[in-house]
Amino acid sequence: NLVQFPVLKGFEFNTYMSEKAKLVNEALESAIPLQEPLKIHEAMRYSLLAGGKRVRPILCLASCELVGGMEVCAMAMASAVEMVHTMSLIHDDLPCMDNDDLRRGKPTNHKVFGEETAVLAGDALLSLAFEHLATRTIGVGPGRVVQAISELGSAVGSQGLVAGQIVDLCSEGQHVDLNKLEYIHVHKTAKLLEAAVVGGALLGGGNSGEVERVRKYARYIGLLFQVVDDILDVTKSSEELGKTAGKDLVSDKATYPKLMGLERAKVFAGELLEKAVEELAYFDAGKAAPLYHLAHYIAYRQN
Ligand code: GRG
Repeated sequence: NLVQFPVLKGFEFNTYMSEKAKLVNEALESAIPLQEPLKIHEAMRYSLLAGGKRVRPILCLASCELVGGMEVCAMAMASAVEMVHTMSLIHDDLPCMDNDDLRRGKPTNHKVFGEETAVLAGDALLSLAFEHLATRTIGVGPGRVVQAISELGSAVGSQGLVAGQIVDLCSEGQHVDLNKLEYIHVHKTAKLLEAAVVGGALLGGGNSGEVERVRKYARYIGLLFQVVDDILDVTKSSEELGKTAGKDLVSDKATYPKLMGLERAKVFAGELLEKAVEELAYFDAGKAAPLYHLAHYIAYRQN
């Protein structure tokens, strides 16, 4: 364990997560009705409604409520972020990228619908995300909606997810040092978490000081998410193999445990968690409880 998981009295984290995930799933279900052309909408719905932890949309809703906003103001943003995330998973799984057969416990989109449709389903989810955020946001002035659109756009493009993916692809077979590994993770993972959290605070009416504090929180938990992913890769595969060395210690892929050792990676994760939580000290403790627990959930998750 990194540190003892502190429990805030009166806050039922599991209930919070399942209630929010239910609301997000309902919003996503109604955002993409099964309509003509059937094939593309089936493919979009297949991946979007396939489960997933819904961490990004829940972070968005929690951040909106942290600054005193109503959940409904951030629901379109929460859905848009999950659409972008799902798009990135569909494209990441394609044969020209990671070539994966399974995602969220089901065959990948291209395995079921074919490569052409999977590319188009990703494209359609990406454009729908922005349309949805622009047209379905409720109770927020246009200036803030435009700021949220801009946050999401920069998280996805050539300074965001795409930057992380291209640097990752170009690093294959090369030595990756800690700086480059951090660049890849910040862009592939942390940028979208940042857009979710900052978008939620913007749409919830947060002032610029509040928005910048939650941005820092999001940057720490974004990197934490990936460091924990790398740690889980090692610990899970060593459990599976019944050995002390996991697959990441023997594969080519650079990971935090591989570059700094498992114990130092755990210490680093603990430091990131601590820094994230420090940013929440400025807010009312009751309102900050969901983001506080979400940071711990990311640090201690098992999948
Ligand atoms: C085409 C504009 C465009 C961008 C795509 C393919 C790509 C560029 C980027 C890859 C991004 C990627 C797949 C990053 C990994 C992110 C990550 C940590 C995924 C796992 O997230 P979880 O654990 O998954 O939240 P669930 O299934 O729970 O949602």
